[in-house]
Amino acid sequence: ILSVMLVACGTSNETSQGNESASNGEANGDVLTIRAGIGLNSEHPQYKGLEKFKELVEERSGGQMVVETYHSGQLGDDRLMMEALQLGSQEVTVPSTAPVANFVSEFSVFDFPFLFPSSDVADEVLDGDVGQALLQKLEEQNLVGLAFWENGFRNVTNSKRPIETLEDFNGLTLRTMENDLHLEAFRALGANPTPMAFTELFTAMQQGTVDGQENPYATIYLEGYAEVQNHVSNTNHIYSPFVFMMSKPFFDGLTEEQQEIVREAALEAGQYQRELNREANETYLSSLEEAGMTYTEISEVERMRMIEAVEPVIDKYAEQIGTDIVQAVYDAIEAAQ
Ligand code: KDG
Repeated sequence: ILSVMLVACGTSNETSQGNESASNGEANGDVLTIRAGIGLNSEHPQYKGLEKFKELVEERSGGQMVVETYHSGQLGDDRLMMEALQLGSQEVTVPSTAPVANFVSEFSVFDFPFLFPSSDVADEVLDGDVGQALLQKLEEQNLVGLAFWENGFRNVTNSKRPIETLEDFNGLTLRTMENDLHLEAFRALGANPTPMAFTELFTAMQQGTVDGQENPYATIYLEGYAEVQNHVSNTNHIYSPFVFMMSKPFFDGLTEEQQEIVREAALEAGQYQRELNREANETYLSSLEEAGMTYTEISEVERMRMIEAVEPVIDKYAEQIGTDIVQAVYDAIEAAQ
Protein backbone atom coordinates (compact mmCIF):
# COMPACT_ATOMS: atom_id res chain seq x y z
CA ILE A 1 0.00 0.00 0.00
CA LEU A 2 2.80 2.36 0.93
CA SER A 3 4.55 1.96 -2.42
CA VAL A 4 1.28 2.61 -4.26
CA MET A 5 0.80 5.80 -2.26
CA LEU A 6 4.33 6.91 -2.99
CA VAL A 7 3.89 6.32 -6.68
CA ALA A 8 0.61 8.20 -6.65
CA CYS A 9 2.24 11.00 -4.76
CA GLY A 10 5.11 11.23 -7.20
CA THR A 11 2.77 11.34 -10.16
CA SER A 12 0.51 14.02 -8.81
CA ASN A 13 3.52 16.09 -7.89
CA GLU A 14 4.85 15.90 -11.37
CA THR A 15 1.62 16.87 -13.04
CA SER A 16 0.86 19.70 -10.64
CA GLN A 17 4.27 21.18 -11.28
CA GLY A 18 4.13 20.32 -14.98
CA ASN A 19 7.72 21.28 -15.44
CA GLU A 20 10.69 19.17 -16.37
CA SER A 21 13.13 20.79 -13.99
CA ALA A 22 10.57 20.62 -11.17
CA SER A 23 10.44 16.85 -11.38
CA ASN A 24 14.24 16.83 -11.42
CA GLY A 25 14.27 18.88 -8.23
CA GLU A 26 15.02 17.64 -4.78
CA ALA A 27 12.94 14.78 -3.50
CA ASN A 28 12.49 16.28 -0.05
CA GLY A 29 9.60 18.46 -1.15
CA ASP A 30 11.55 21.67 -0.62
CA VAL A 31 11.43 22.69 -4.25
CA LEU A 32 9.72 26.04 -4.69
CA THR A 33 7.92 26.71 -7.94
CA ILE A 34 7.81 30.24 -9.32
CA ARG A 35 5.10 30.72 -11.94
CA ALA A 36 6.02 33.72 -14.08
CA GLY A 37 3.47 35.00 -16.58
CA ILE A 38 3.42 37.80 -19.15
CA GLY A 39 1.04 39.07 -21.83
CA LEU A 40 3.44 39.19 -24.78
CA ASN A 41 4.30 36.13 -26.85
CA SER A 42 7.30 33.81 -26.74
CA GLU A 43 9.13 35.69 -29.53
CA HIS A 44 9.21 38.94 -27.58
CA PRO A 45 12.38 40.06 -25.72
CA GLN A 46 10.23 40.15 -22.57
CA TYR A 47 9.87 36.38 -22.74
CA LYS A 48 13.59 35.94 -23.52
CA GLY A 49 14.23 37.93 -20.35
CA LEU A 50 11.94 35.63 -18.41
CA GLU A 51 13.86 32.62 -19.74
CA LYS A 52 17.09 34.25 -18.58
CA PHE A 53 15.54 34.79 -15.12
CA LYS A 54 14.61 31.10 -15.04
CA GLU A 55 18.11 30.02 -16.02
CA LEU A 56 19.76 32.21 -13.35
CA VAL A 57 17.40 31.28 -10.52
CA GLU A 58 17.51 27.55 -11.19
CA GLU A 59 21.27 27.53 -11.54
CA ARG A 60 21.98 29.67 -8.46
CA SER A 61 19.49 27.92 -6.21
CA GLY A 62 20.89 24.53 -7.21
CA GLY A 63 17.44 23.44 -8.34
CA GLN A 64 15.77 24.46 -5.05
CA MET A 65 13.71 27.01 -6.93
CA VAL A 66 12.23 26.26 -10.33
CA VAL A 67 10.65 28.79 -12.65
CA GLU A 68 7.75 27.99 -14.96
CA THR A 69 7.35 30.60 -17.69
CA TYR A 70 4.04 31.50 -19.32
CA HIS A 71 3.49 33.93 -22.22
CA SER A 72 0.63 35.34 -24.33
CA GLY A 73 -1.61 35.89 -21.31
CA GLN A 74 -1.78 32.13 -20.61
CA LEU A 75 -2.20 33.01 -16.92
CA GLY A 76 -4.42 36.04 -17.58
CA ASP A 77 -4.07 39.73 -18.40
CA ASP A 78 -1.87 42.19 -16.48
CA ARG A 79 -4.53 43.09 -13.90
CA LEU A 80 -5.56 39.51 -13.22
CA MET A 81 -1.95 38.40 -12.80
CA MET A 82 -1.20 41.25 -10.38
CA GLU A 83 -4.26 40.24 -8.34
CA ALA A 84 -3.04 36.63 -8.36
CA LEU A 85 0.31 37.85 -6.98
CA GLN A 86 -1.47 39.72 -4.20
CA LEU A 87 -3.34 36.56 -3.26
CA GLY A 88 -0.24 34.39 -3.54
CA SER A 89 -1.67 32.17 -6.28
CA GLN A 90 0.98 33.26 -8.81
CA GLU A 91 4.54 34.35 -8.06
CA VAL A 92 5.84 36.64 -10.83
CA THR A 93 4.50 38.96 -13.51
CA VAL A 94 6.03 41.80 -15.54
CA PRO A 95 3.33 44.35 -16.48
CA SER A 96 3.77 47.76 -18.06
CA THR A 97 3.69 50.59 -15.53
CA ALA A 98 0.32 51.76 -16.92
CA PRO A 99 -1.82 49.01 -15.35
CA VAL A 100 0.38 49.11 -12.22
CA ALA A 101 -0.91 52.66 -11.65
CA ASN A 102 -4.31 51.16 -10.80
CA PHE A 103 -2.63 49.63 -7.72
CA VAL A 104 -0.16 52.42 -6.84
CA SER A 105 -1.33 55.62 -8.56
CA GLU A 106 2.12 57.30 -8.45
CA PHE A 107 3.32 54.90 -11.15
CA SER A 108 1.49 57.06 -13.69
CA VAL A 109 4.34 59.56 -13.52
CA PHE A 110 6.50 57.29 -15.68
CA ASP A 111 3.75 57.26 -18.31
CA PHE A 112 3.61 61.02 -18.74
CA PRO A 113 3.58 61.61 -22.50
CA PHE A 114 6.89 62.77 -24.00
CA LEU A 115 8.65 62.44 -20.61
CA PHE A 116 11.82 60.46 -21.25
CA PRO A 117 14.15 61.71 -24.00
CA SER A 118 15.87 58.31 -24.39
CA SER A 119 16.04 54.78 -23.03
CA ASP A 120 19.36 55.54 -21.36
CA VAL A 121 17.88 58.40 -19.40
CA ALA A 122 14.91 56.21 -18.46
CA ASP A 123 17.33 53.55 -17.13
CA GLU A 124 19.05 56.06 -14.88
CA VAL A 125 15.84 57.46 -13.49
CA LEU A 126 14.15 54.10 -12.95
CA ASP A 127 17.24 52.45 -11.45
CA GLY A 128 17.91 55.56 -9.31
CA ASP A 129 16.26 56.82 -6.13
CA VAL A 130 12.81 57.81 -7.48
CA GLY A 131 12.35 54.56 -9.36
CA GLN A 132 13.36 52.52 -6.35
CA ALA A 133 11.10 54.56 -4.05
CA LEU A 134 8.13 53.71 -6.26
CA LEU A 135 9.04 50.01 -6.33
CA GLN A 136 9.02 50.16 -2.51
CA LYS A 137 5.46 51.47 -2.57
CA LEU A 138 4.27 48.23 -4.14
CA GLU A 139 4.69 46.52 -0.77
CA GLU A 140 1.59 48.33 0.49
CA GLN A 141 -0.25 46.34 -2.18
CA ASN A 142 1.22 42.98 -1.17
CA LEU A 143 3.60 43.11 -4.15
CA VAL A 144 7.39 43.25 -4.28
CA GLY A 145 8.92 45.30 -7.12
CA LEU A 146 12.29 43.75 -7.94
CA ALA A 147 13.39 45.59 -11.09
CA PHE A 148 12.41 47.72 -14.03
CA TRP A 149 12.60 46.09 -17.44
CA GLU A 150 11.74 47.77 -20.74
CA ASN A 151 8.70 47.78 -22.99
CA GLY A 152 9.87 50.92 -24.78
CA PHE A 153 8.69 53.92 -26.77
CA ARG A 154 5.13 53.49 -27.96
CA ASN A 155 3.99 54.22 -31.51
CA VAL A 156 0.51 54.49 -32.97
CA THR A 157 -0.79 52.14 -35.68
CA ASN A 158 -4.21 52.10 -37.31
CA SER A 159 -6.16 50.71 -40.23
CA LYS A 160 -7.68 53.97 -41.51
CA ARG A 161 -5.08 56.58 -42.50
CA PRO A 162 -1.46 57.68 -42.05
CA ILE A 163 -1.00 59.80 -38.93
CA GLU A 164 1.12 62.79 -39.80
CA THR A 165 -0.53 65.74 -38.07
CA LEU A 166 -2.38 66.26 -34.81
CA GLU A 167 -5.67 66.43 -36.74
CA ASP A 168 -5.13 62.92 -38.10
CA PHE A 169 -6.04 61.55 -34.66
CA ASN A 170 -9.55 63.01 -34.98
CA GLY A 171 -12.20 60.41 -34.31
CA LEU A 172 -9.88 57.38 -34.53
CA THR A 173 -10.94 54.61 -32.17
CA LEU A 174 -7.74 53.61 -30.42
CA ARG A 175 -7.27 50.90 -27.84
CA THR A 176 -5.28 52.11 -24.86
CA MET A 177 -4.00 50.24 -21.85
CA GLU A 178 -6.25 50.29 -18.79
CA ASN A 179 -4.98 53.57 -17.37
CA ASP A 180 -6.82 56.89 -17.00
CA LEU A 181 -3.85 59.05 -17.92
CA HIS A 182 -3.44 57.20 -21.22
CA LEU A 183 -7.14 57.55 -21.88
CA GLU A 184 -7.18 61.28 -21.22
CA ALA A 185 -4.01 61.89 -23.20
CA PHE A 186 -5.52 60.30 -26.29
CA ARG A 187 -8.74 62.24 -25.82
CA ALA A 188 -6.66 65.40 -25.68
CA LEU A 189 -5.06 64.42 -28.99
CA GLY A 190 -8.55 64.15 -30.51
CA ALA A 191 -8.82 60.37 -30.68
CA ASN A 192 -11.63 58.24 -29.35
CA PRO A 193 -9.74 55.94 -26.96
CA THR A 194 -11.09 52.78 -25.42
CA PRO A 195 -9.29 50.88 -22.63
CA MET A 196 -8.86 47.16 -23.10
CA ALA A 197 -6.68 44.32 -21.81
CA PHE A 198 -3.80 43.42 -24.10
CA THR A 199 -5.12 39.87 -24.48
CA GLU A 200 -8.21 41.16 -26.32
CA LEU A 201 -6.44 43.56 -28.63
CA PHE A 202 -5.68 41.48 -31.71
CA THR A 203 -9.27 40.30 -32.07
CA ALA A 204 -10.58 43.82 -31.51
CA MET A 205 -8.47 45.10 -34.41
CA GLN A 206 -9.33 42.14 -36.59
CA GLN A 207 -13.04 42.63 -36.03
CA GLY A 208 -12.80 46.39 -36.42
CA THR A 209 -13.97 47.15 -32.87
CA VAL A 210 -11.02 49.54 -32.78
CA ASP A 211 -9.23 51.30 -35.65
CA GLY A 212 -5.86 51.17 -34.00
CA GLN A 213 -3.59 50.87 -31.00
CA GLU A 214 -0.21 51.96 -29.75
CA ASN A 215 2.77 49.83 -28.74
CA PRO A 216 6.52 49.65 -29.32
CA TYR A 217 7.66 48.34 -32.74
CA ALA A 218 8.77 44.99 -31.27
CA THR A 219 5.24 44.24 -30.06
CA ILE A 220 3.60 45.54 -33.25
CA TYR A 221 5.77 43.27 -35.36
CA LEU A 222 6.03 40.17 -33.18
CA GLU A 223 2.30 40.08 -32.39
CA GLY A 224 1.54 40.16 -36.11
CA TYR A 225 -0.37 43.45 -36.09
CA ALA A 226 0.73 44.11 -39.66
CA GLU A 227 -1.99 41.59 -40.64
CA VAL A 228 -4.71 43.87 -39.29
CA GLN A 229 -3.15 47.37 -39.37
CA ASN A 230 -2.03 49.45 -42.36
CA HIS A 231 -0.29 52.52 -40.95
CA VAL A 232 2.41 53.20 -38.40
CA SER A 233 3.89 56.55 -37.29
CA ASN A 234 6.84 57.29 -35.02
CA THR A 235 4.74 59.11 -32.44
CA ASN A 236 7.06 57.91 -29.64
CA HIS A 237 4.46 59.45 -27.37
CA ILE A 238 5.08 57.44 -24.20
CA TYR A 239 8.00 55.43 -22.89
CA SER A 240 6.65 52.29 -21.22
CA PRO A 241 8.73 50.66 -18.49
CA PHE A 242 7.96 47.11 -17.34
CA VAL A 243 7.87 46.31 -13.62
CA PHE A 244 9.25 42.92 -12.65
CA MET A 245 7.22 42.03 -9.58
CA MET A 246 6.83 39.14 -7.19
CA SER A 247 4.05 38.10 -4.86
CA LYS A 248 4.84 39.49 -1.39
CA PRO A 249 3.40 36.48 0.47
CA PHE A 250 5.72 34.27 -1.59
CA PHE A 251 8.76 36.57 -1.28
CA ASP A 252 8.32 36.83 2.50
CA GLY A 253 8.40 33.05 2.75
CA LEU A 254 11.84 32.84 1.10
CA THR A 255 15.09 32.69 3.04
CA GLU A 256 17.30 35.78 2.81
CA GLU A 257 19.60 33.90 0.48
CA GLN A 258 16.73 32.96 -1.81
CA GLN A 259 15.46 36.55 -1.77
CA GLU A 260 18.90 37.68 -2.86
CA ILE A 261 18.94 35.13 -5.68
CA VAL A 262 15.60 36.27 -7.13
CA ARG A 263 16.46 39.96 -6.71
CA GLU A 264 19.82 39.60 -8.48
CA ALA A 265 18.33 37.41 -11.20
CA ALA A 266 15.53 39.91 -11.87
CA LEU A 267 18.11 42.70 -12.24
CA GLU A 268 20.54 40.73 -14.40
CA ALA A 269 17.84 39.28 -16.61
CA GLY A 270 16.56 42.86 -16.89
CA GLN A 271 19.88 44.11 -18.25
CA TYR A 272 19.78 41.36 -20.84
CA GLN A 273 16.13 42.05 -21.65
CA ARG A 274 16.74 45.78 -22.10
CA GLU A 275 19.53 45.12 -24.60
CA LEU A 276 17.50 42.65 -26.64
CA ASN A 277 14.51 44.96 -26.52
CA ARG A 278 16.43 47.95 -27.86
CA GLU A 279 17.78 45.92 -30.74
CA ALA A 280 14.28 44.63 -31.46
CA ASN A 281 12.69 48.07 -31.40
CA GLU A 282 15.35 49.29 -33.84
CA THR A 283 15.08 46.35 -36.20
CA TYR A 284 11.37 45.85 -36.46
CA LEU A 285 10.29 49.16 -37.96
CA SER A 286 11.75 48.10 -41.32
CA SER A 287 10.19 44.66 -40.85
CA LEU A 288 6.81 46.36 -40.51
CA GLU A 289 7.33 48.16 -43.80
CA GLU A 290 8.40 44.90 -45.43
CA ALA A 291 5.20 43.38 -44.07
CA GLY A 292 3.27 46.03 -46.02
CA MET A 293 2.58 48.79 -43.51
CA THR A 294 3.10 52.41 -44.55
CA TYR A 295 5.42 54.35 -42.28
CA THR A 296 4.83 58.06 -41.66
CA GLU A 297 7.23 60.33 -39.83
CA ILE A 298 6.00 62.94 -37.39
CA SER A 299 7.71 66.28 -38.03
CA GLU A 300 9.14 68.27 -35.13
CA VAL A 301 6.45 70.93 -35.63
CA GLU A 302 3.66 68.36 -35.35
CA ARG A 303 5.32 66.70 -32.38
CA MET A 304 5.37 70.09 -30.60
CA ARG A 305 1.66 70.47 -31.29
CA MET A 306 1.03 67.03 -29.81
CA ILE A 307 3.13 67.89 -26.77
CA GLU A 308 1.08 71.06 -26.26
CA ALA A 309 -2.20 69.20 -26.65
CA VAL A 310 -1.43 66.80 -23.79
CA GLU A 311 0.05 69.42 -21.43
CA PRO A 312 -3.20 70.03 -19.47
CA VAL A 313 -3.48 66.29 -18.86
CA ILE A 314 0.07 66.13 -17.52
CA ASP A 315 -0.62 69.12 -15.24
CA LYS A 316 -3.74 67.46 -13.88
CA TYR A 317 -1.95 64.20 -13.08
CA ALA A 318 1.12 65.96 -11.68
CA GLU A 319 -1.16 67.59 -9.13
CA GLN A 320 -2.92 64.32 -8.36
CA ILE A 321 0.29 62.34 -7.93
CA GLY A 322 1.96 65.03 -5.85
CA THR A 323 4.35 67.63 -7.15
CA ASP A 324 7.23 66.35 -4.97
CA ILE A 325 7.40 62.97 -6.72
CA VAL A 326 6.89 64.54 -10.12
CA GLN A 327 9.58 67.13 -9.43
CA ALA A 328 11.94 64.38 -8.29
CA VAL A 329 11.39 62.60 -11.61
CA TYR A 330 12.01 65.81 -13.59
CA ASP A 331 15.18 66.50 -11.58
CA ALA A 332 16.44 62.95 -12.11
CA ILE A 333 15.83 63.26 -15.86
CA GLU A 334 17.76 66.49 -15.95
CA ALA A 335 20.64 65.02 -13.95
CA ALA A 336 20.79 62.00 -16.27
CA GLN A 337 21.21 64.06 -19.43
O1 KDG B 1 3.46 41.36 -20.85
C1 KDG B 1 3.12 42.72 -20.82
C2 KDG B 1 1.85 42.95 -21.56
O2 KDG B 1 0.84 42.23 -20.90
C3 KDG B 1 1.40 44.40 -21.68
O3 KDG B 1 1.78 45.16 -20.56
C4 KDG B 1 1.89 44.96 -22.97
O4 KDG B 1 2.25 47.21 -23.54
C5 KDG B 1 1.44 46.34 -23.35
C6 KDG B 1 0.01 46.62 -23.64
O5 KDG B 1 -0.20 47.37 -24.59
O6 KDG B 1 -0.90 46.13 -22.97
